[in-house]
Amino acid sequence: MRSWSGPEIPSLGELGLGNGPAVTVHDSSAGTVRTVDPEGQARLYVCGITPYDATHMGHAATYLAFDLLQRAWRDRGLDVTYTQNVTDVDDPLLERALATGMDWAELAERETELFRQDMTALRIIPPAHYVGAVESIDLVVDLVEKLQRAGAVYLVDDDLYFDVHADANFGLVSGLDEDAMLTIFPERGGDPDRPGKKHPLDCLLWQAERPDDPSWETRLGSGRPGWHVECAAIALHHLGTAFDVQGGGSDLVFPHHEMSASEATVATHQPFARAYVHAGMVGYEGEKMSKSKGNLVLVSRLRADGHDPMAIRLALLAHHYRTDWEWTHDDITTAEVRLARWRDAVTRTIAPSGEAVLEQIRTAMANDLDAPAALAAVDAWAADDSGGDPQSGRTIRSALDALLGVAL
Ligand code: 5CA
Ligand code: ZN
Repeated sequence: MRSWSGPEIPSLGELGLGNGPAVTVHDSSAGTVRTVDPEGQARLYVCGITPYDATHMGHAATYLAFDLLQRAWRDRGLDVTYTQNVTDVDDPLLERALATGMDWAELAERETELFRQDMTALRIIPPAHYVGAVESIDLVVDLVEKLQRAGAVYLVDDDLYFDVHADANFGLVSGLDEDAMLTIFPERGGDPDRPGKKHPLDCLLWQAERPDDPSWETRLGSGRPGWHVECAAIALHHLGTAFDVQGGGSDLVFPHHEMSASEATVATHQPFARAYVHAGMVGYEGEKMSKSKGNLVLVSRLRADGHDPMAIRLALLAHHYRTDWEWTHDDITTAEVRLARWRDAVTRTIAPSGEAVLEQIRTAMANDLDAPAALAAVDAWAADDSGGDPQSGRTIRSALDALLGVAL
């Protein structure tokens, strides 16, 4: 499907400011911060929205995290191939469509379009491949057939299930033990108690047609894809195996990323991703911000209320991508003050050298995308009027644009 238009990103290298260091990020599978510094090209997959409601600040925080990763990789001199999906057919979307009397496909298109507009306003780098589940049915069917040939699929009534223990390394992504998996699974779309399953953790690959639900006529029969196999199929097709980073919010570690990785590994005999990177959860009013709970602070509402998208971006940048945090109105107020201070500082020609601050920003971002440390370096620079380099403001303006995506 159509992606969104990308921001112009200055190349610091072309401006004579050199390249950044190798990038490190936290890999949930390894349980540590690791260097992810491939040769020449980096391949990234980030799990996209289920488009039944508008983009909230939790979504925005997650997509910003992977935008920062891409900016650090680009500054390193890498080309980035980026794929993101849209779960444009799934239970929560169909339930919302039914509850509101809307056509499910129209609801998906409306919310996907709003998401594109929000991402554009926030200057989030778009994926080269922005791919819906509906347009990927053939890819899913091919992948399920590979799993059938590997002997990893069985029927429950007319639905197809993946035998998670066909993957000897099941559990590699989350590192959870079975008890913990069994607790989380039903909370995140799993059906451990369905009669006829061989193991409670086995997951749905293909759901046979149900009355009033959309379905597609395929070699697997008439039906629709399960959730995890959607991302496995899209990522494998558009990025290949053993791509560099599989990303998303920490609510996707288990079961979603665990299951997608196992399905892909059993089908291809190759690792799915090399690293699994997860953003923390943004909360509001004491709970995780979520479409199902309805406790939302929407990007589009903040924009409509007149908040500068760059202040919204700065509000998110003030929190490290891996921490869980709670949105309050102070976040945007503080960001607006900071933005005004920075805008004033770059126009002054008396501030000290920009290149030293650029190095601080680069070091912070290469160190597990430590945006709060980068912000602190810029704050210190903006507060310092001890005199110096007249180029300073221009260097900082380019550095903020390229590395943090903040256009002053
Ligand atoms: N379509 C699936 C992924 S394939 C999905 O999880 N969609 S979503 O709309 O629920 O979430 C979209 C992205 O935002 C996911 O990466 C999810 O992990 C992330 N996300 C959802 N809620 C929050 C939150 N409160 N804070 C941070 N990230 C969140
Ligand atoms: Zn996904």
